[in-house]
Amino acid sequence: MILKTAINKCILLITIVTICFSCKNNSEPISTSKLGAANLIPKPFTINSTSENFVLNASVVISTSDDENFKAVGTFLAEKLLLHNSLELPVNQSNQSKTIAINKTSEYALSSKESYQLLVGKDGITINAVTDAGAFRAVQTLRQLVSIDQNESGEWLIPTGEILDEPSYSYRGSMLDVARHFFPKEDVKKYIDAMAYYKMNILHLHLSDDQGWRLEIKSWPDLTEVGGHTQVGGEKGGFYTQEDYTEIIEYAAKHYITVIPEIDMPGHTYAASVAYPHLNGAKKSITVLDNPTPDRRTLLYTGIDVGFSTFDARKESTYEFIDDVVREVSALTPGPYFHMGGDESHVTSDEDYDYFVERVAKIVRKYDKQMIGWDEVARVDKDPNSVVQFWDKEENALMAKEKGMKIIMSPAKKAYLDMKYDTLSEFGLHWAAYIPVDTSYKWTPEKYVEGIGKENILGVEAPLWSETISKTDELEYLAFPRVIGIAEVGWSTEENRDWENYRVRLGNQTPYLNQMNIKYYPSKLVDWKE
Ligand code: TNX
Repeated sequence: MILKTAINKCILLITIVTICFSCKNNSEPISTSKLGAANLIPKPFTINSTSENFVLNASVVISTSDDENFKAVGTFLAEKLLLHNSLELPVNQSNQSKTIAINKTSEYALSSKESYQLLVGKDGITINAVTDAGAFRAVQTLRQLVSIDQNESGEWLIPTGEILDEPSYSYRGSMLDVARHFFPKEDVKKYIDAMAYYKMNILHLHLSDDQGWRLEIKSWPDLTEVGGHTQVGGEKGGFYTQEDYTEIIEYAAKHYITVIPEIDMPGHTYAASVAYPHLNGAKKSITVLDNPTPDRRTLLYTGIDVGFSTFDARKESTYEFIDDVVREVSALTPGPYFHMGGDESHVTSDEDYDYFVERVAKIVRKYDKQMIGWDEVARVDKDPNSVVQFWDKEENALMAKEKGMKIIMSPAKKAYLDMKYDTLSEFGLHWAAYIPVDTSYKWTPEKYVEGIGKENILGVEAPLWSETISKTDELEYLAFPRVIGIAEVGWSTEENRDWENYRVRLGNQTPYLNQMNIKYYPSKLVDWKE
């Protein structure tokens, strides 16, 4: 009996002590989620959570390695915290208080170019990266950890722990078709903002098609003066001046995104042939070009058919023109690639097509660019340095592999952002598939085409064709949220990807998407946070 009372007392004492301890802990701010459960997209390589919090408030400072690019990354973080969180943190001004340190170092377990280590401790945050690109990716993770909700004292609680992270693929992109409908540079910049937040690093611009030519070429001014005049549906078109294009490139570069220009040829060239009829090689379908109207702009095509136009592959003057275009575009573009299109040239004979692709490949090499083409070019191009963008035919991807070319995976059934979500979708096409949000997420690039493994793949890209969309919110309806899932497909390992887990993280992106005024499609497959 006495023993029993003693034990009871003892239990009581332990209980009281435990309660007191937890009271003390509870009096400190506890974040609702630990680091491992944070709503990060793409999912990092590894996360180790500890159980405390770093309190982010206006007394925190940012410090960086003494390197111009690292300083710029620190400034980028400060700008975003000011914009989204109204927090004004000084960069490299003092380090007396709690610090977010951004260090150039190789002293962590990973070493690839975009890798990073993010250490969140109770008393400070440290980002370690080998390159400024890695530091920039780490900063996106940190931005995502700063949930837009504050606690009552106006502070943000960041759960402590360690993240080690690097991308699966070095090429993670999206394409905007600014030819079918023109999108002004402000729209492109807004898209870049979101791409960067989800760690994408390639923006492919589809700059010319049957309906319009959208980049000023000084040596051939009618390309845009005539060819940029209209767009699908016949409304007013538009084009980027070379200054606009440079502005886009610089904005992208500040977000560690490389721009890839595409001038699609020999098909998809009706607008160029209206501007300069001698380029036309389509005998039947473009008799309209013989029309002696004084205003060629009235001849432009405003429908959405494909495959009816071609350059004349057998005229030297065609290649003189292409040489000028590739020269000007390459001079304006710091990135290593020039995309020559090459798709759906249904009215170019096979012989002409092969001859054309070889000639263009030579011109692209002359201007020190690496050529990319849609998967059709794999049949012709022999340069192992060229890159093939798989969208349709598996045999073309396999041919590219045989030639030692790298492949960009854009399977239309998964990665095409212009496909309707379902039969009720307001915008989009559905020739390849209906692509609900889970379908576009659930695939693995290195398992998609039998025989094409990780070693053959450069990366992943989600193209957004614009036949059915002409306004920013329409673009966003098709792109978001699917492009966010493609960002994770390109970055995170297969082991780290899981739809059920992803859909929760995706549903929690609403504070960011709303603050960015991104009009995403509110798929019913996802529980969107209010
Ligand atoms: C196919 S994908 C095309 C484009 C269209 C798209 C519409 C590819 C290389 N060519 O010209 O815009 O389908 O989904």
